[in-house]
Amino acid sequence: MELKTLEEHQISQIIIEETLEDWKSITNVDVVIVGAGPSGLVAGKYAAEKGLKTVIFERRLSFGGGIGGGGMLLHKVVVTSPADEILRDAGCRLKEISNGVYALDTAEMMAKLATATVDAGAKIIFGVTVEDVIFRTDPLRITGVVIQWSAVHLAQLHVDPLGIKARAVIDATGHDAEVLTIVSKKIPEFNLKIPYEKSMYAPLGENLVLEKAGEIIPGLYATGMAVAAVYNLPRMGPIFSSMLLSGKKVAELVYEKLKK
Ligand code: 48F
Repeated sequence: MELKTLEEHQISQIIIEETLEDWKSITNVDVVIVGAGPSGLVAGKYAAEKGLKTVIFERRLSFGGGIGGGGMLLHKVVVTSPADEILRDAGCRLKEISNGVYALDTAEMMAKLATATVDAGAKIIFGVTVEDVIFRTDPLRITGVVIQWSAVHLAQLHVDPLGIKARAVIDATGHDAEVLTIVSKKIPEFNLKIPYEKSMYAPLGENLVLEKAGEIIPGLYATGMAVAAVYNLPRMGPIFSSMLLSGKKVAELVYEKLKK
C-alpha cells in the first residue's frame, strides 16, 4: 500500500479554501443556535431536517455541553418519555429502568445526538463564542449574532468581531443564558430582565422548561436551561427530558414562524 502524502502548503490550501466556502454561506442563515449542548443539538437537528439553513456556534472544541459530566461525573444520564423518542431517532440505545424511564451512557448520547444533527445538515462550528447580538428597530427585533474566536477571548485580545445575519437566533447556552443576558444588559428597549434559575425541584423544572421554551423577544428564542434562567425556573440536575424536548419544540416554533 502506498500512502498518499501532501506538501504542507497543500494541506493548508485545502483547509483554507474549504473553510472559506462554508463561511461564505454561514454569514447569512435561517437559524443561528448558540451552544452545542443537548438542547442546542436537538434544536439544530430538527431545524435542519425542516430544511432551514442552520449553524451552531460552540465556544468549546467539543459538543455535548453538560451531557459529558453526567450526574456528578457518573457516566449515565436519565430521560423519561416521550423524550426517549428523540434519542431513539438519533440511534441511541436506552435501558428501560421502569415504565417510561430510561438510562443511557453520556458518551453515546453526545456522539449520537451530534451525528444526527450533522447528518440532518446543520453545521457545528467549534471554538467560536457569541459575544453580542445584532438588532434592528421598527420593528424592534434581533437579526443576528456577533462572533469571535474563543481563543481571542481567552487571550483577552482587543479584536473586532464579525457579524452573522440570522432570521432566528436560539439561545441554547445553558444555565447562564448568555445571549439573553447580553440583550438584557445592552438593549434596555426590550425590557428583558433575567432572574436566573431557582434551586432544584426536578419535576417542576422539567415541566416548566418545556412549557416556557419559545420566542422570548422578537427573533430570539430560548431552549434548555436558558429557559430556566429567563423565568426563574427550578434546576433539575442530570435528567435530560426537557432539554431534548424543548430543543425540538423551539425548532418547530422557529419553522412555523419562518415559513410564513
Ligand atoms: O450547558 P449546556 O449543556 O446547555 P443545555 O442544552 O443543557 C443543560 C444540561 O447540560 C444540564 C442540565 C440539564 O438537566 O442542567 O446542565 O441547556 O450547553 C450549553 C453549551 O453552550 C456553550 C457551552 O460551551 C455549552 O457547550 N456556550 C455557552 N455560552 C456560549 C456558548 C457562547 N456565548 N457562545 C458559544 N457557545
